Amino acid sequence: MTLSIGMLGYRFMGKAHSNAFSRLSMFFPDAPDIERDVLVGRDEDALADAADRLGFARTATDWREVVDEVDVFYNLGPNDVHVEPSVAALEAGVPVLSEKPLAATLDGAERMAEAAAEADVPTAVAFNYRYVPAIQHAKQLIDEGAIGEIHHVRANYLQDWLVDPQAPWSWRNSEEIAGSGALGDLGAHSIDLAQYLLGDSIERVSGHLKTFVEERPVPGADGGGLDAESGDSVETRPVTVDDAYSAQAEFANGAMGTFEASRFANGQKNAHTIAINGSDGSLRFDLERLNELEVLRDDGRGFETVLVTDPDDPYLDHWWPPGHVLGWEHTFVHEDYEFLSAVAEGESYGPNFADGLAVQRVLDAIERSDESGRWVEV
Ligand code: SOE
Repeated sequence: MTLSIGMLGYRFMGKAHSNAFSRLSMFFPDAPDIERDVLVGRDEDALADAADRLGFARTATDWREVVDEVDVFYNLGPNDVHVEPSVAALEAGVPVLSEKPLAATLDGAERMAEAAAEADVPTAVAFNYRYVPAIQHAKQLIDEGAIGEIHHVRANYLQDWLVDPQAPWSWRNSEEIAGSGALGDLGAHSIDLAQYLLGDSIERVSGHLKTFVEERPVPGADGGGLDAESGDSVETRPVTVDDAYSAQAEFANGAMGTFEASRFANGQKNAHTIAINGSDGSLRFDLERLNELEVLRDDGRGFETVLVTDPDDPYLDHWWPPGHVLGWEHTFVHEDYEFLSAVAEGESYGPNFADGLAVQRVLDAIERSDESGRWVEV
């Protein structure tokens, strides 16, 4: 069986997934056969060029015309286009992978999760960091009880691409399109990782959001984004989302969480760290050293840096000999392998839209807490 793929969006995430599709048959020979069928976007010229580069057979400028013609639909568009195309695909019985956060609003995320439950086909929300081998190793250690009862989880996701007030405006600065800023874009990853690793859910939060620069110059031809240049124009647009957030959280089983994300953390490019302290040990992970996991066990030897690159480590038997490290892009290969295999075999998959909704509820609670100045229930 060959799964035909429809993909909405062809920029950053479009490239990341298309690269993963190319690696699948080479490194994961038991992955289902796939066909890059149709690429969806609005700008015909850019779309045709992207379809060529990313290997898609055809293009469409209206998702409504193709969403029911494919076996799997990848929704990689900006957050405000996650709901309608994904719900339409699910209503046609087509499995969907959506970028994170699940939607720009809690209402939208609820609609997506309801449509997923009714369709009863696999769905995925693209929390790709679950697929770092060191994170999977951490999950195994926690599940085996190696660090005992968990007391603390501390997660930061720090970037600095907006610290320059002249950095151009992009859709990521718009509440209407993105829903929130650093909170939904980066915090969603940390909150998902924390809930996944602990196997526990956040029950109440106290949050603080901050916007440091209230308006930005309109972008140049590249449309804005992480490595964009400003155009010559002096025209500006308002920034209507947070540049940074921090939150304290209480988990159902009593663990304390502290979270922070920023686009203003000068010098930090993609610093996603998570530390977990338990009664019998601790774990520390840093995305910028993603082949390593720091492990403290109850044996008096202090923190040990474990290189997670052995063939018996998660996914490593598919790649290179020990010590031949993996990178950020491999997380997408692992994610697409698991999701597409679940689709081909008609099995359930996680993280799915229900997991995406669980994260969205925490994002929403953090915003409500910021507005009210009080702790709020999720
Ligand atoms: C931009 O902040 C971004 O690309 C996020 O959108 C991704 O989810 C994150 O993985 C890297 O940074």
